[in-house]
Amino acid sequence: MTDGPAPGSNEARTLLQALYKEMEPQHLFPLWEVLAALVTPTPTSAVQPHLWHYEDARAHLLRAGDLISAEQAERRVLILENPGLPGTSSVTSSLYAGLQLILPGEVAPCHRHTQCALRFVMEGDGAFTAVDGEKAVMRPFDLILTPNWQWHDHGNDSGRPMIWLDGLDIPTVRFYAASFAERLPDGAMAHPETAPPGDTAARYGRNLRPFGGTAAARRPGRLPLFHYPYAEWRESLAVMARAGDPDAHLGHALEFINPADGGDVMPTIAAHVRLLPRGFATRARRSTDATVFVVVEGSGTARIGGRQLALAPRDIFVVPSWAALELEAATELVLFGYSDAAAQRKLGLWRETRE
Ligand code: GTQ
Repeated sequence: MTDGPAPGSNEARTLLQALYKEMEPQHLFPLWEVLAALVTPTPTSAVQPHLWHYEDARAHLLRAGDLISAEQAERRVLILENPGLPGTSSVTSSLYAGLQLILPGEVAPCHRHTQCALRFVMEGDGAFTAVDGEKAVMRPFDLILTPNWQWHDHGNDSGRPMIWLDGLDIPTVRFYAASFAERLPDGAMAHPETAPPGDTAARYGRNLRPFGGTAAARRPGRLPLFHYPYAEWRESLAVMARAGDPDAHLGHALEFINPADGGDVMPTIAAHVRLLPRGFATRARRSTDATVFVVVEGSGTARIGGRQLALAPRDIFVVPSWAALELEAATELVLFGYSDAAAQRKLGLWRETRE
Protein backbone atom coordinates (compact mmCIF):
# COMPACT_ATOMS: atom_id res chain seq x y z
CA MET A 1 0.00 0.00 0.00
CA THR A 2 1.63 3.16 -1.12
CA ASP A 3 -0.97 5.70 0.05
CA GLY A 4 -1.08 4.58 3.71
CA PRO A 5 0.51 6.51 6.61
CA ALA A 6 4.31 6.45 6.85
CA PRO A 7 5.46 3.57 9.08
CA GLY A 8 6.30 4.90 12.54
CA SER A 9 4.24 8.05 12.10
CA ASN A 10 1.71 9.10 14.74
CA GLU A 11 -1.05 8.20 12.33
CA ALA A 12 0.37 4.68 11.82
CA ARG A 13 0.63 4.22 15.60
CA THR A 14 -2.99 5.25 16.07
CA LEU A 15 -4.12 2.84 13.36
CA LEU A 16 -2.04 0.05 14.91
CA GLN A 17 -3.76 0.59 18.25
CA ALA A 18 -7.10 0.27 16.48
CA LEU A 19 -5.89 -2.92 14.78
CA TYR A 20 -4.89 -4.40 18.18
CA LYS A 21 -8.35 -3.64 19.55
CA GLU A 22 -10.05 -5.32 16.60
CA MET A 23 -7.82 -8.41 16.80
CA GLU A 24 -8.03 -8.92 20.54
CA PRO A 25 -11.49 -10.58 20.57
CA GLN A 26 -10.06 -13.09 18.07
CA HIS A 27 -7.14 -13.84 20.38
CA LEU A 28 -4.56 -12.39 18.02
CA PHE A 29 -1.72 -10.22 19.27
CA PRO A 30 1.29 -8.43 17.76
CA LEU A 31 4.57 -10.14 18.54
CA TRP A 32 6.57 -6.96 17.98
CA GLU A 33 5.10 -5.43 21.14
CA VAL A 34 6.34 -8.31 23.32
CA LEU A 35 9.26 -9.90 21.49
CA ALA A 36 11.97 -8.36 23.64
CA ALA A 37 10.25 -9.62 26.81
CA LEU A 38 9.75 -13.12 25.37
CA VAL A 39 13.15 -13.76 23.85
CA THR A 40 15.53 -12.21 26.33
CA PRO A 41 19.29 -12.05 25.85
CA THR A 42 19.79 -13.58 29.29
CA PRO A 43 17.38 -15.38 31.67
CA THR A 44 14.73 -13.37 33.50
CA SER A 45 12.81 -14.94 36.38
CA ALA A 46 10.12 -14.02 38.86
CA VAL A 47 11.75 -16.42 41.33
CA GLN A 48 13.19 -14.62 44.34
CA PRO A 49 16.06 -15.67 46.56
CA HIS A 50 14.50 -16.77 49.85
CA LEU A 51 15.40 -18.61 53.04
CA TRP A 52 13.09 -20.60 55.33
CA HIS A 53 14.31 -21.01 58.91
CA TYR A 54 13.83 -24.66 59.73
CA GLU A 55 12.77 -24.10 63.35
CA ASP A 56 9.96 -21.73 62.31
CA ALA A 57 8.61 -24.06 59.61
CA ARG A 58 8.93 -27.05 61.95
CA ALA A 59 6.84 -25.35 64.65
CA HIS A 60 3.98 -24.75 62.18
CA LEU A 61 4.25 -28.29 60.83
CA LEU A 62 4.02 -29.82 64.32
CA ARG A 63 0.92 -27.69 65.01
CA ALA A 64 -0.63 -29.10 61.84
CA GLY A 65 0.32 -32.52 63.20
CA ASP A 66 -2.03 -31.93 66.14
CA LEU A 67 -4.91 -31.00 63.83
CA ILE A 68 -4.85 -33.39 60.86
CA SER A 69 -3.59 -36.96 60.52
CA ALA A 70 -1.24 -38.10 57.77
CA GLU A 71 -3.95 -40.42 56.53
CA GLN A 72 -6.59 -37.66 56.41
CA ALA A 73 -4.21 -35.33 54.63
CA GLU A 74 -2.89 -38.12 52.34
CA ARG A 75 0.36 -36.16 52.64
CA ARG A 76 0.79 -33.80 55.62
CA VAL A 77 3.07 -31.23 54.06
CA LEU A 78 3.76 -27.51 54.34
CA ILE A 79 4.55 -26.13 50.89
CA LEU A 80 7.59 -23.86 50.61
CA GLU A 81 6.27 -21.38 48.08
CA ASN A 82 8.57 -18.89 46.42
CA PRO A 83 7.49 -15.31 47.34
CA GLY A 84 7.89 -14.37 43.66
CA LEU A 85 5.43 -17.09 42.53
CA PRO A 86 2.38 -16.59 44.78
CA GLY A 87 -0.46 -19.07 44.40
CA THR A 88 1.57 -21.54 42.33
CA SER A 89 2.79 -24.00 45.01
CA SER A 90 6.19 -23.64 43.32
CA VAL A 91 9.60 -23.01 44.84
CA THR A 92 11.10 -22.34 41.39
CA SER A 93 9.30 -22.13 38.04
CA SER A 94 9.80 -25.88 37.47
CA LEU A 95 10.03 -27.38 40.96
CA TYR A 96 8.14 -27.82 44.20
CA ALA A 97 9.40 -28.07 47.79
CA GLY A 98 7.53 -29.11 50.92
CA LEU A 99 8.21 -30.26 54.46
CA GLN A 100 6.41 -33.51 55.30
CA LEU A 101 5.66 -34.79 58.81
CA ILE A 102 4.84 -38.36 59.82
CA LEU A 103 4.15 -38.94 63.51
CA PRO A 104 4.85 -42.23 65.30
CA GLY A 105 2.37 -44.92 64.24
CA GLU A 106 1.12 -43.00 61.20
CA VAL A 107 1.04 -44.01 57.55
CA ALA A 108 0.84 -41.88 54.43
CA PRO A 109 -1.16 -44.10 52.06
CA CYS A 110 0.40 -45.71 49.01
CA HIS A 111 0.02 -43.96 45.69
CA ARG A 112 1.89 -43.34 42.45
CA HIS A 113 1.98 -40.44 40.06
CA THR A 114 3.78 -39.13 37.01
CA GLN A 115 5.57 -36.53 39.14
CA CYS A 116 9.11 -37.47 40.23
CA ALA A 117 9.91 -36.95 43.90
CA LEU A 118 12.93 -36.91 46.15
CA ARG A 119 12.97 -36.92 49.94
CA PHE A 120 15.79 -35.38 51.92
CA VAL A 121 15.52 -36.34 55.58
CA MET A 122 15.58 -33.38 57.99
CA GLU A 123 14.92 -35.01 61.35
CA GLY A 124 13.93 -38.28 63.00
CA ASP A 125 15.30 -41.75 62.57
CA GLY A 126 13.82 -45.05 61.50
CA ALA A 127 10.62 -44.16 59.66
CA PHE A 128 10.42 -45.45 56.11
CA THR A 129 9.49 -44.69 52.56
CA ALA A 130 8.54 -47.88 50.75
CA VAL A 131 9.23 -47.80 47.00
CA ASP A 132 7.40 -50.49 45.03
CA GLY A 133 7.04 -52.36 48.33
CA GLU A 134 10.67 -52.17 49.53
CA LYS A 135 11.32 -50.03 52.61
CA ALA A 136 14.08 -47.44 52.66
CA VAL A 137 14.73 -46.83 56.35
CA MET A 138 15.19 -43.08 56.69
CA ARG A 139 18.08 -41.55 58.62
CA PRO A 140 18.93 -37.83 58.86
CA PHE A 141 20.17 -36.39 55.55
CA ASP A 142 19.53 -39.54 53.54
CA LEU A 143 18.33 -38.97 49.98
CA ILE A 144 15.44 -41.16 48.85
CA LEU A 145 13.91 -41.16 45.37
CA THR A 146 10.44 -42.01 44.20
CA PRO A 147 10.80 -41.75 40.41
CA ASN A 148 7.67 -41.25 38.35
CA TRP A 149 5.04 -43.98 38.45
CA GLN A 150 6.80 -45.99 41.19
CA TRP A 151 4.47 -46.87 44.10
CA HIS A 152 5.33 -45.21 47.40
CA ASP A 153 3.96 -45.08 50.91
CA HIS A 154 5.50 -43.61 54.04
CA GLY A 155 5.22 -44.92 57.59
CA ASN A 156 6.68 -44.29 60.99
CA ASP A 157 7.29 -47.25 63.32
CA SER A 158 9.83 -45.21 65.30
CA GLY A 159 9.00 -43.38 68.51
CA ARG A 160 9.67 -39.89 67.16
CA PRO A 161 8.27 -37.48 64.59
CA MET A 162 9.92 -37.77 61.19
CA ILE A 163 10.30 -34.73 58.95
CA TRP A 164 11.75 -34.59 55.48
CA LEU A 165 11.94 -32.21 52.56
CA ASP A 166 9.93 -33.27 49.52
CA GLY A 167 11.34 -32.10 46.17
CA LEU A 168 9.03 -32.75 43.24
CA ASP A 169 8.70 -31.66 39.62
CA ILE A 170 5.02 -30.74 40.10
CA PRO A 171 5.25 -27.42 38.13
CA THR A 172 7.08 -29.17 35.26
CA VAL A 173 4.40 -31.86 34.97
CA ARG A 174 1.72 -29.16 35.22
CA PHE A 175 3.43 -27.24 32.40
CA TYR A 176 3.17 -30.32 30.16
CA ALA A 177 -0.37 -31.12 31.42
CA ALA A 178 0.80 -34.70 31.96
CA SER A 179 -0.32 -35.46 35.52
CA PHE A 180 -1.70 -38.92 36.28
CA ALA A 181 -2.08 -40.33 39.78
CA GLU A 182 -3.70 -43.34 41.39
CA ARG A 183 -4.12 -45.05 44.75
CA LEU A 184 -3.74 -48.76 45.41
CA PRO A 185 -6.97 -50.66 44.64
CA ASP A 186 -9.50 -51.49 47.37
CA GLY A 187 -8.37 -48.69 49.70
CA ALA A 188 -5.13 -50.47 50.63
CA MET A 189 -2.83 -48.18 52.64
CA ALA A 190 0.52 -49.92 52.18
CA HIS A 191 2.04 -51.77 49.25
CA PRO A 192 2.64 -55.47 50.02
CA GLU A 193 6.27 -56.01 50.96
CA THR A 194 8.16 -57.15 47.85
CA ALA A 195 11.73 -57.30 49.22
CA PRO A 196 13.53 -56.76 52.54
CA PRO A 197 15.15 -53.35 53.21
CA GLY A 198 18.54 -53.11 51.51
CA ASP A 199 17.73 -55.58 48.72
CA THR A 200 17.98 -52.99 45.95
CA ALA A 201 21.22 -51.52 47.36
CA ALA A 202 22.80 -55.00 47.33
CA ARG A 203 21.69 -55.78 43.78
CA TYR A 204 22.15 -52.39 42.12
CA GLY A 205 24.11 -50.13 44.47
CA ARG A 206 27.60 -51.63 44.37
CA ASN A 207 28.55 -51.25 40.72
CA LEU A 208 26.69 -54.48 40.14
CA ARG A 209 23.38 -55.42 38.59
CA PRO A 210 21.45 -58.67 38.40
CA PHE A 211 22.32 -60.74 35.36
CA GLY A 212 20.16 -59.46 32.50
CA GLY A 213 17.01 -61.35 31.68
CA THR A 214 16.85 -63.19 35.01
CA ALA A 215 14.11 -62.95 37.61
CA ALA A 216 16.70 -61.37 39.96
CA ALA A 217 16.47 -58.16 37.90
CA ARG A 218 13.51 -57.04 39.97
CA ARG A 219 13.81 -53.25 39.70
CA PRO A 220 13.06 -51.00 36.69
CA GLY A 221 16.30 -51.24 34.71
CA ARG A 222 16.47 -47.59 33.72
CA LEU A 223 16.13 -46.29 37.29
CA PRO A 224 16.70 -49.04 39.88
CA LEU A 225 18.31 -47.27 42.85
CA PHE A 226 16.28 -45.19 45.31
CA HIS A 227 18.29 -44.79 48.53
CA TYR A 228 21.46 -42.71 48.86
CA PRO A 229 22.40 -42.83 52.57
CA TYR A 230 24.01 -39.87 54.32
CA ALA A 231 26.63 -42.19 55.83
CA GLU A 232 27.92 -42.92 52.31
CA TRP A 233 27.83 -39.52 50.63
CA ARG A 234 29.18 -37.76 53.73
CA GLU A 235 32.15 -40.13 53.89
CA SER A 236 32.96 -39.37 50.25
CA LEU A 237 32.92 -35.63 50.97
CA ALA A 238 35.13 -36.19 54.03
CA VAL A 239 37.71 -38.03 51.90
CA MET A 240 37.71 -35.19 49.36
CA ALA A 241 38.01 -32.58 52.12
CA ARG A 242 41.02 -34.38 53.63
CA ALA A 243 42.68 -34.44 50.21
CA GLY A 244 42.20 -30.64 49.95
CA ASP A 245 42.00 -28.47 46.81
CA PRO A 246 38.34 -27.43 46.77
CA ASP A 247 36.94 -26.12 43.47
CA ALA A 248 36.98 -22.31 43.47
CA HIS A 249 33.27 -22.05 42.57
CA LEU A 250 31.74 -25.12 44.23
CA GLY A 251 34.02 -26.30 47.03
CA HIS A 252 34.11 -30.10 47.23
CA ALA A 253 31.06 -31.17 45.25
CA LEU A 254 29.51 -34.51 44.30
CA GLU A 255 26.50 -35.18 42.11
CA PHE A 256 24.18 -38.11 42.85
CA ILE A 257 23.88 -40.36 39.80
CA ASN A 258 21.63 -43.03 38.39
CA PRO A 259 23.90 -46.09 38.08
CA ALA A 260 21.95 -47.33 35.05
CA ASP A 261 23.28 -44.58 32.79
CA GLY A 262 25.62 -42.40 34.86
CA GLY A 263 23.20 -39.49 34.44
CA ASP A 264 21.15 -37.48 36.89
CA VAL A 265 19.08 -39.26 39.53
CA MET A 266 15.75 -38.66 37.78
CA PRO A 267 14.68 -37.44 34.32
CA THR A 268 13.71 -34.00 35.61
CA ILE A 269 15.66 -33.52 38.84
CA ALA A 270 19.39 -33.43 39.56
CA ALA A 271 20.81 -33.53 43.10
CA HIS A 272 24.21 -32.88 44.61
CA VAL A 273 26.07 -32.23 47.85
CA ARG A 274 28.98 -29.94 48.55
CA LEU A 275 31.37 -29.19 51.38
CA LEU A 276 33.08 -25.85 51.94
CA PRO A 277 36.02 -25.93 54.37
CA ARG A 278 35.88 -23.50 57.30
CA GLY A 279 36.71 -19.97 56.12
CA PHE A 280 36.38 -20.89 52.43
CA ALA A 281 34.58 -18.44 50.13
CA THR A 282 33.52 -19.46 46.62
CA ARG A 283 33.88 -17.26 43.58
CA ALA A 284 30.64 -16.18 41.91
CA ARG A 285 28.87 -18.72 39.71
CA ARG A 286 25.64 -18.50 37.75
CA SER A 287 23.68 -21.38 36.27
CA THR A 288 20.34 -21.66 34.53
CA ASP A 289 19.00 -24.20 37.02
CA ALA A 290 17.37 -22.41 39.95
CA THR A 291 18.42 -24.50 42.94
CA VAL A 292 16.91 -25.41 46.32
CA PHE A 293 19.53 -25.91 49.05
CA VAL A 294 19.41 -27.49 52.49
CA VAL A 295 22.06 -26.57 55.05
CA VAL A 296 23.14 -29.96 56.39
CA GLU A 297 25.94 -28.80 58.68
CA GLY A 298 27.70 -25.58 59.59
CA SER A 299 27.04 -21.91 59.14
CA GLY A 300 27.96 -19.16 56.75
CA THR A 301 26.46 -16.77 54.23
CA ALA A 302 25.02 -16.97 50.76
CA ARG A 303 25.23 -13.85 48.60
CA ILE A 304 22.68 -14.08 45.81
CA GLY A 305 22.69 -11.12 43.47
CA GLY A 306 22.30 -8.24 45.93
CA ARG A 307 20.81 -10.34 48.74
CA GLN A 308 22.71 -11.79 51.67
CA LEU A 309 21.32 -14.78 53.59
CA ALA A 310 22.71 -16.06 56.90
CA LEU A 311 22.85 -19.87 56.84
CA ALA A 312 22.27 -22.12 59.86
CA PRO A 313 21.77 -25.88 60.14
CA ARG A 314 18.60 -27.24 58.46
CA ASP A 315 17.70 -23.90 56.86
CA ILE A 316 16.36 -24.18 53.32
CA PHE A 317 17.08 -21.55 50.68
CA VAL A 318 16.48 -21.04 46.99
CA VAL A 319 18.72 -19.46 44.35
CA PRO A 320 17.04 -18.23 41.13
CA SER A 321 18.22 -19.06 37.63
CA TRP A 322 21.22 -17.01 36.53
CA ALA A 323 21.61 -15.24 39.90
CA ALA A 324 25.26 -14.98 40.86
CA LEU A 325 25.83 -17.16 43.93
CA GLU A 326 28.75 -16.72 46.32
CA LEU A 327 28.96 -18.94 49.40
CA GLU A 328 31.12 -18.31 52.43
CA ALA A 329 31.68 -20.90 55.15
CA ALA A 330 32.05 -19.58 58.72
CA THR A 331 32.40 -23.15 59.94
CA GLU A 332 32.73 -26.23 57.72
CA LEU A 333 29.59 -25.97 55.60
CA VAL A 334 27.80 -28.93 54.03
CA LEU A 335 24.91 -28.34 51.62
CA PHE A 336 22.48 -30.52 49.71
CA GLY A 337 20.93 -29.09 46.55
CA TYR A 338 18.41 -30.10 43.91
CA SER A 339 17.40 -28.44 40.65
CA ASP A 340 15.94 -29.02 37.20
CA ALA A 341 19.42 -29.30 35.62
CA ALA A 342 18.53 -32.88 34.61
CA ALA A 343 15.70 -31.66 32.39
CA GLN A 344 17.59 -28.63 31.08
CA ARG A 345 20.57 -30.77 30.03
CA LYS A 346 18.29 -33.01 27.97
CA LEU A 347 16.67 -29.97 26.35
CA GLY A 348 20.04 -28.39 25.50
CA LEU A 349 19.27 -25.41 27.74
CA TRP A 350 21.63 -25.76 30.67
CA ARG A 351 24.43 -23.16 30.99
CA GLU A 352 26.71 -21.80 33.66
CA THR A 353 29.31 -19.05 34.00
CA ARG A 354 32.13 -18.99 36.50
CA GLU A 355 33.55 -15.58 37.35
O1 GTQ B 1 4.87 -37.99 49.30
O2 GTQ B 1 3.92 -38.58 47.46
O3 GTQ B 1 5.02 -33.06 49.17
O4 GTQ B 1 2.53 -36.85 46.16
C1 GTQ B 1 3.55 -33.60 47.41
C2 GTQ B 1 2.92 -34.57 46.64
C3 GTQ B 1 4.61 -35.31 48.69
C4 GTQ B 1 4.27 -37.72 48.25
C5 GTQ B 1 4.39 -33.99 48.42
C6 GTQ B 1 3.15 -35.91 46.90
C7 GTQ B 1 3.99 -36.28 47.94
